[in-house]
Amino acid sequence: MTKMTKNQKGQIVAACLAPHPPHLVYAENPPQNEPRAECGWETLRWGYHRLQESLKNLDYDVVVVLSPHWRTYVGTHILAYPHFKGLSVDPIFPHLFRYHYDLKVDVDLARAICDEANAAGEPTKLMTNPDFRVDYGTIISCHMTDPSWSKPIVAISSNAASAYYNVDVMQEKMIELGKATRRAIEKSGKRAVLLASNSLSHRHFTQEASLPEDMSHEHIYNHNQYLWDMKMIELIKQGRNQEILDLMPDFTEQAVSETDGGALTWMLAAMNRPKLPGIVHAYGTVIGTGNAIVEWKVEDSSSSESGAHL
Ligand code: 2X7
Ligand code: FE2
Repeated sequence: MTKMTKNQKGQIVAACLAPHPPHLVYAENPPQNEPRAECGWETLRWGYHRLQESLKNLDYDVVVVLSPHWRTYVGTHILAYPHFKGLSVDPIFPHLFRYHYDLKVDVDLARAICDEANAAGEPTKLMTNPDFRVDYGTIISCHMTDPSWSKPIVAISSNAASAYYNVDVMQEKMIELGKATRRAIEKSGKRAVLLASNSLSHRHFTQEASLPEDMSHEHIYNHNQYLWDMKMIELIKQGRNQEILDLMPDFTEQAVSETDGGALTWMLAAMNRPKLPGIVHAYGTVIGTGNAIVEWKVEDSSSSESGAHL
């Protein structure tokens, strides 16, 4: 077991569960988003503010994010053009999210992750179309963790293996992709923050309140799914990251979780699932879905753990 030293090059510095309900950006009223809100979802937004403060104290070069709203049916794609600019409109919530983005990409690291994934037998391609519209999951997780977009990003698509095959296939592929991501970061000499852009339980309302930010309507939708969220959060707090990975297929199916996109599996595998407690900055619902904002200070952990099941 090798202990990482502080400020060491080529390592994952922190990993964050960073869900992307567009409602959170809407309620923040940043200049990039067209719609205006009065308030809303404070528990989650204030949790994100705590995460932002914590990340400001870290020394890192790049953010690597995997979003379930960039679905690719054959393999994985990775953004690989230096600069993307455009308007992202949420197809379900266009009245909440019309966001003008302008972001930088770390193309060298994107290429390195792509090469490592292909070498591991996971078909992966680079997205080099300058007019490609970046998905709202990527944008929201990046905005909520760093509204000033101070670092370049590497954005990875979500292979739809859960839908196309089943959750176990997703799990295997995302573990390989996570390990490839880690190897690429280590070889690059860069210091990276990872973002898994997903909610936990994902059953949601079918009708919206007339005022979306009217919090008298906001609550968990289903008690069983809430219990699943609490189970996962307890494991997170206790640092039982291998058990989270082991439970992922059951959790994903029974809580109809957005972990079906593979982001959390990918991130836990990239972190090498250390016995490291996650700091839960917040838990709250958005249209009934369960959302946890979590930070693992990976730099403070050992680089490799028991080697159990990966
Ligand atoms: O994409 C989402 C989500 N994951 C959760 C809540 C609300 C809307 O959109
Ligand atoms: Fe989503």
